[in-house]
Amino acid sequence: MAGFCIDQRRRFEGKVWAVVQPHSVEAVQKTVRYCYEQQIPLTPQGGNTSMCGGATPSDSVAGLGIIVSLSKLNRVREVNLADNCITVEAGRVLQQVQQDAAAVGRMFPLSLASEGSCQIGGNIACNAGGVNVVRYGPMRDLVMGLEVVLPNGDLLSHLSPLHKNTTGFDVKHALIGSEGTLGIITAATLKLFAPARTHVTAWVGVDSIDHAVALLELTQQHFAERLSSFELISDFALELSSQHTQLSQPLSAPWHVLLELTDSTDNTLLPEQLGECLLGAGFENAVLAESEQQREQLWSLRENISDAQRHLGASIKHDIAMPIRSVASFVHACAPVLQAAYPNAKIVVFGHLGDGSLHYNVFMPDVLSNDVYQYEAGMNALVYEQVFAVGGTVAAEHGIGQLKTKWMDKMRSGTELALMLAIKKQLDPNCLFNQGKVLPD
Ligand code: FAD
Ligand code: 2HG
Ligand code: ZN
Repeated sequence: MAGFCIDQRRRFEGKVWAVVQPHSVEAVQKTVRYCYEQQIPLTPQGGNTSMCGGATPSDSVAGLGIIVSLSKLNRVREVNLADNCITVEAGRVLQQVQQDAAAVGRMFPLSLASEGSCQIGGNIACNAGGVNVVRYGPMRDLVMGLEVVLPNGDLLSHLSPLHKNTTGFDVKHALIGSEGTLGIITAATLKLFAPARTHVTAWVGVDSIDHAVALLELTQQHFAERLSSFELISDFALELSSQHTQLSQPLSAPWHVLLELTDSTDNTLLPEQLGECLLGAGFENAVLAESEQQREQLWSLRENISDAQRHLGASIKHDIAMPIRSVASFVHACAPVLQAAYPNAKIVVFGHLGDGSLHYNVFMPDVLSNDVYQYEAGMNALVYEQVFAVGGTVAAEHGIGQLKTKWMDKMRSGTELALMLAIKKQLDPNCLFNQGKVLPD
């Protein structure tokens, strides 16, 4: 069971007495009912790629609970082209769903570096983001219907592909982003889109984050919904990824933007239009991918940052988001404060600037591996103070898990927390589902 009990960062290790891998919804229900009757704590698990210990049992489970892994509940139930949607089971790997969509001439746009192992159920449970949010939104915007086993074993089934349904509260939105605390997602109906026939991918060097934001405004104004991705990468992050992938750096600059325009028609004018737009506005330090291979290399430099930074040891991760207009002032304010308190700290900054989210990861290369976590409380206090000052959030896309529960009361009002706890108590009165996650004690 070892692989299920430890997370991919090898930071959170829990104990359980069994791992259950149901093949059917009925088997999930039977398992959950048994846990309900016997009061056995339960941790739902998808691809176990969580960045915040969401899918591994917390200490409070103390070896007495089980993990329910959804990996074997992974079929495609239905493809419905008239309604442009697909119904899949929760354990289907995201990359497979992208391929399922492509096989019927459609596209499923959620895309993350972990797409080869994370699962649709996990994506929904975390309201995953990734690199296409600027055009298609996070997972919350891509779900039409859900099937969920509630903590008492009842099945909540709402997979119908209705485009409109204004009959009271939309309960699925309470489940999306609930990180396994309210039920086990067993299947979902997901929106499909027209595939992109034209991709125009540009790597642009900029002098500052302000310039990157100006470029975002410019490309949004010129290309509207065709702007699909807009990623910010610091020079240091690029250097790490370039060493890790053995790919050369496309250009040199203090900050980099990887942006992509897509069009569902064969739009041969788009590369030229982007080139003219960049030059006209003075963004001359730029390259456009001239082949699919070049495009893949540019994306590989971006998607490997997360892995590449592991060469610096363990990190204190800050998966933050803020109003886009405040990103530059946040970075300017935060780095000196952090560097003054921790002179040896190395900060790796990159993220999805198009939707205001930033990965602000702090390393102490001279500190041995997991020993770095002794600095976490101090660093978090400094970084999050700056995040709150600009009206940001401490969890943009990776969720709360067991890492950030203590920040919930800074992010949510007492009224909101009381409402969340009331829903939790109603659905899971014995607090068996994902104990020690998301909600404060
Ligand atoms: P798990 O890690 O297994 O679980 C995550 C949470 O969901 C846990 O709380 C778990 O209990 C719950 N859960 C899982 N399945 C179910 C289910 N069926 N029903 C109810 N609850 C369930 N995230 C982003 O948003 N954007 C990124 O760009 C991104 N990039 C990443 C890159 C790398 C290299 C890695 C390692 C991770 C990245 N992540 C990113 C984080 C992670 O991959 C996502 O959060 C992903 O959505 C988690 O899916 P999973 O199947 O692995 O879920
Ligand atoms: C990404 O955008 C992921 O690559 C991972 O969300 C971020 O490693 C990280 O902190
Ligand atoms: Zn990310």
